[in-house]
Amino acid sequence: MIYLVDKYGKDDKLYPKDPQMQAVVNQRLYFDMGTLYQRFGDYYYPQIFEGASANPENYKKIGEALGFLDTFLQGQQFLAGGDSLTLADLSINPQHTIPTLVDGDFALWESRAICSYLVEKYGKDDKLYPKDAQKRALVNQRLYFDMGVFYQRFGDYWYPQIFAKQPANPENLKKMEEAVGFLNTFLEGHQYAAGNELTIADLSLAASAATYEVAGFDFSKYPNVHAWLERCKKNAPGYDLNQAGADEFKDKFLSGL
Ligand SMILES: N[C@@H](CCC(=O)N[C@@H](CS)C(=O)NCC(=O)O)C(=O)O
Repeated sequence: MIYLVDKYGKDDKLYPKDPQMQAVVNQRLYFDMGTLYQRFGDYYYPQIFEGASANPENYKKIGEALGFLDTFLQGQQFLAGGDSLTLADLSINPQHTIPTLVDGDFALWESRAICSYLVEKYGKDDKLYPKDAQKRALVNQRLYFDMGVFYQRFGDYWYPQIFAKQPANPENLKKMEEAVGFLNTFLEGHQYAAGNELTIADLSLAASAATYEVAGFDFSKYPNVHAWLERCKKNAPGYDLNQAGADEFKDKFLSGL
């Protein structure tokens, strides 16, 4: 959708060029992918495709997602329009997730939407998030892949073990390996995730890959991913901060398993 508006839109109404308006649209898109639609699938798909019984916890999560949507829409006709948030708002982020960025009187959550906004608004150039419609579309595809597949499948495999003390699910392990395989394929013939330049897609994917790594995932069977992650470690600005976060995750959540 973003690509179609960028490339063929008569104007920017459907995907505004203004960095703050665009960032809010991005946040809503990630919300749709990672929360609203995701929770619909988490509840209904096991029932539809595996004949599983309804899970009341997952039903509650759908209600919560609709509640977030309702909050986003309060006093607004459309999802990304209306009054801007102010710091006086007690609830800067109704979803209460981190990271949440507060930039003056503008608040934004969803890490990948934050990355796009920061480059759009403060980047010295567009290298990290190219303006060219096709280059940008590829970066976006990798960002959505990270959120909906690469990082998602890490969580699907590990979080039930960490947070619900469930045994490892071999099916979810296979899915996680498949996701790493996809990334390996995307990287074929390229230095970085969306071409030969480092972009925010690498920063996002490398954050996920660092989490895989501290969980003991063996990237040596995926040579492109292995080489790319080493490249990111060397060249991504602030990688040590990323490593510190991954190490903390390991100490807090994985060392007891
Ligand atoms: N897709 C979101 C995920 C944000 C998220 O779920 N953050 C976790 C911490 S890593 C959180 O704040 N959890 C608390 C909660 O969901 O209430 C992003 O990339 O920013």
